[in-house]
Formats: sequence, C-alpha cells, structure tokens
Amino acid sequence: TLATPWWKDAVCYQIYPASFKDSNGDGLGDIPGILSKIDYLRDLGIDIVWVSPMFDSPQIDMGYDISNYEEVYAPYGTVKDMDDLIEACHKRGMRIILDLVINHTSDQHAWFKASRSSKDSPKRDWYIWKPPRYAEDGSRLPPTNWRSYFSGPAWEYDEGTGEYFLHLFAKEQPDLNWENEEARNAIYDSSMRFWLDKGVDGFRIDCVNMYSKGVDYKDAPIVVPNSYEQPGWLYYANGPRMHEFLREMNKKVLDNYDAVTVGELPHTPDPKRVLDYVSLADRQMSMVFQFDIVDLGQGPAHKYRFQSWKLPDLKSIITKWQRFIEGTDGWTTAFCENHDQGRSVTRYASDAPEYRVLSAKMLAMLMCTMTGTLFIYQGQEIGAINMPKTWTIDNFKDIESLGFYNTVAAATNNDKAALDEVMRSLYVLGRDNARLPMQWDSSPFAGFTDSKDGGWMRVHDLYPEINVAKQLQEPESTYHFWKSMIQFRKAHREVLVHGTFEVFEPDNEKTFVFAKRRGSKTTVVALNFTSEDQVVELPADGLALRVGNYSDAETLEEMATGATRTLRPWEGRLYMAG
Ligand code: TEU
Repeated sequence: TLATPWWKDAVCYQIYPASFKDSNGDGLGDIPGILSKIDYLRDLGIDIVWVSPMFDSPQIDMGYDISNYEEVYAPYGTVKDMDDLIEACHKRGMRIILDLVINHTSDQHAWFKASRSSKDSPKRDWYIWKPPRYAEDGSRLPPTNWRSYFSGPAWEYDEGTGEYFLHLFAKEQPDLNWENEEARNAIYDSSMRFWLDKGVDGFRIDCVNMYSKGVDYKDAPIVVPNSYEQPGWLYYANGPRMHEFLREMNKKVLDNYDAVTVGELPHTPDPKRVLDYVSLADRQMSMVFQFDIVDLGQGPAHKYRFQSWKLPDLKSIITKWQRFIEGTDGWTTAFCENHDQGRSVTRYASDAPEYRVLSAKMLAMLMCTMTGTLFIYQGQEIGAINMPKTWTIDNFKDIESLGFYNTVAAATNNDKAALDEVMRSLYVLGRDNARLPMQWDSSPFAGFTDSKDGGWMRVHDLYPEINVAKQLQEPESTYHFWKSMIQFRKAHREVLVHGTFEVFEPDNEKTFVFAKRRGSKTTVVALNFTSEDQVVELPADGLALRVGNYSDAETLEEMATGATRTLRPWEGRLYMAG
C-alpha cells in the first residue's frame, strides 16, 4: 500500500446549493435538500462532498459575495442544518469541505460597511482604497486600468470618502486587503476556525492566488482595443506575498485541524509556478485546480469570445498537467466541470441525441483514469448537457454572462449579429449551463422543486430523457457507468490515481490514446473523439479489455487480432496488462 494522505485517492462531488434539491417548495435548493440526497452520493462512491457557498449573502454572485461567514443564507437553512449535514457525511464515512471565499466579501459585510464609513475607520485598511487619478482634461479615472471579471472597471468610486475601492469581481464584492495582519486574523477566525470547529474537513479556496496583489498597482498592457479597462491579472495574480500568506494560514489554522485544501489557481500556465503551491512538505495547499482544461475555447480579449480548438490542444493540456508533479512531492486534481463552466459533454464531446450518452461515458473513462484527486460536479454523473440553443438571454441569470452581453449590446447599439455571436459563445461557455436545476426525475420541474411556479432557474427541456430516477433503473445508463468507473478507479488506484502518463500520437486530431503505468501494471485508454469510425493502434502487448462504453465491445475484442482496432463514434476502450 502507498503511504499517502487520504485525500489523494478520494472522489469529491461538488454541490451547488441553489440548484441541487429544494426541500420546502420555495423554488430554491437548500441544505435539507442536500441531506435528503446524501445516500445517493454515498451510493455513487463519493468520499468528499464540497458545498459551494451557503453563507449569508445578498446573492449578487450566487453566494460568492458573503456578508457573514458565520451565518447560513436563510433560504438555504440554518447553521444547525449545516451541523446535521456535517454529521450525516461523517456517519457515512464521507468528508465535507466548504467554499472559502476570502479574496473579497460582500459590500454588505460589517467589515466593509465599517471600512467605507470613513477614512479614519479602524477597518479602513482592511480593504483596498486608493485615491483617484486624473486625466489631462481633469476628469477622474480609476487608479489602474484593470477590468473586473464581470465587466467594467475593477474600481468603484466612493462618494462618501472620495476614494476608489478595488473589486476584481462585482462592485458588490470588494477585495480584502491581505497586507493588513488584523484583517488576515479576522478572516482566519470567522471564515475558517468557525467551521473547522464544527467539524468540516477542509476547504475549496476561491481565487486563492489573488490575495497578494503586488504593491505597485501598475496599468495592465492593452489587449482590448478602444477600452480603458484591460485584463489586469499580470499585476494581481500570484503576487509577491502569496506563499507567505498561505504558509501563515496553515501554521495558524489548517495544521491544527489536519484539513485538506484545494485552491483555485487561474492565470497560472507555468507548471513551475503551480508547483510552488502544492509541495506537501511546504504546507501551503494540498492541491489546486489549474485552469487550462476549462479555459479551452475561451478568447484572449474576453473569455466569452469563443475560439474553436482541436483535439491536440486538449491532449497537450492533459499531458502537461498529468506530468508536472512527476518526481516531486506535489499533488494535482482531475476535473473538467464546475459551477463556472459549460457541461463537459457539450464542450469536449458531442451532445447530439445519438451520441450524448456515449460521450458522457467516454469522458467518464477519461476522468476516472487521470492522476490526481477526482472532482465531479452535480449532474456530470448523469451526463447533463448545456441548455438548449433556443433559450434566449432572458433565461440567463449569471452576472458574468449578463455583464458581457450588456456590454456588447451597449457598444454595438444592440447589433443582432454581434449579439448572436455572444449567444453562440454563451451556449458553450456560459456559467448558467452548469446552474440549471439538478434533474432528479420526470415529474414537473425535474423533481427539483414542488413549487407550482418552478425553480429560480429554468429546468432543462430534456429532463424527461436525462434524469437520475430513470438512470438508476437502467443498468446501462450513464449513472451506472460512472458508478462502476469510480469503483474501477479505486480498485486500480495505484496505476490510475498514481501512475505515470504517456500520450501517443499527440497530433492526431481524431483519437486520444494514452497509457498509465505503475510498477508492472499498464493501462491503455483509447478514445474516439469523432462521430465517425477511427482506426487506432494499441501501443502495448498483452492488453486485455476491461471497460468499454459500447455494450458489445467485449465480443468484438474476442474476434480481434493484431494491434489495430476500429473505434466507433465516441467509443472508448480501456485495456490493462500486468
Ligand atoms: O471564480 C474565480 C475565477 O477565477 C473565474 O475563473 C471564474 O470562473 C469567473 O467566471 C471569472 O471569469 C470563483 C468562483 O468559482 C466564481 O463562481 C465566483 O464568481 C468568483 O470566484 C468570485 O468569487
């Protein structure tokens, strides 16, 4: 057996509270709803439940704008409900982690209200305040040209005190000033110790590399023409004190609880830079989400300017991030969905009616054979797909998607072609795609809510086809395939979770063939990423078929000779030797 921290072999399931399960008919998911599905998660083979923010919040950014870390958003339930959820997970041998959103708070947090109240407030320095700068014509300008993620400047002018405050996200999400030690200690107490003392097992840490902003607040280089605002991440991500802050957070808090952490690490393409965060000995974070796989298709000037990509791009990303920890004491994650991304079946495979089940199963084979801790997002296990392309912008709720749409609408005077192009991007990449209610059964509103008016968010038109109840009954469903793949991954964890990775034919645009190896064991996975038959060559001898997403794969395999195989549309086969 491997001497390895428990979390390396774990499978984690992300729950988005608003869209998971409504227990009281108000149209919004809630914590008792999560509790009612806890056995469903255990049966699937889940080890860690990650609950996205359920804290008190004005919900400008779906709870990523927290007004009180120590309270639960009332429509979701109470702190007592969270106690029950923690206990329910632990009783079943599962762990539970919460979202730690500490780059910013809500502007309704008491800390920010105090900070904003006057320049002499003892909490003034807990947030990032700067005086205006002035253009040659005397007009007032934000202190830097940084753009916020949700469109417009990353600075908001405060009339009361005559200064700007920084907000990398919405103007209702002011950035905390991590340079201030008193603020850091308050964060540790309120957002971390409070919940660790209640028994949570760790955190998914939001925007973890944005706490240290660098001191000089420089203007970002111009990549968006005719705009004052520019992507500024060069100057606010991975700043000079990042590692110091994380080491402090471990020393002061996390080490005392043996908590697991997974940090969100956007804007960090350099493997050496990522390794700086994940050394086990260095005790900063257990692992991180590196963003390349989910950034695929996002445009350089704006993420929602979709750019098409080819299979070799995906292969090189996977190869790079499968291999970067080799020979180090670092660790990594395997994921391709979360609440900020379009559904993987739509993005990386085919959601056409005849191929979507095969695609979902093929992607399950890919994800379950990756080195790293596996993260899956609610609905991924039933092969959920993006919203129908007939839905208009009125169905969107996400501040980021609406912010972009409205910016383009204003800049082009509602030009139809320009807005159609935005919609085409949003149908692939829009965050709302992952936020549609969970499809539990074929009753009205997919069994997500009993409310006669439906839920807070429209339910996918295809829920009578794609839902949990139906898939539980069908032995060949995507759900059962995922469940058996999770079991298979655990049974072969040494080679699948911890093995080395080798890709074959990296430039082949149709098929993805790779090997995982450890000791004398070899696994070969061959995947067809097209809707036509493709021929592949098996790159090793003595391979026996162990998994396939077509039910007759075994029969065909018995008749096969030599190393050549024909894979049917979106077919995946997994072989083992040794
Ligand atoms: O996201 C942070 C992030 O870096 C982005 O990639 C995010 O996906 C967003 O779409 C910006 O383009 C985290 C959360 O996951 C996200 O839901 C929040 O909106 C954000 O932080 C602010 O807390």
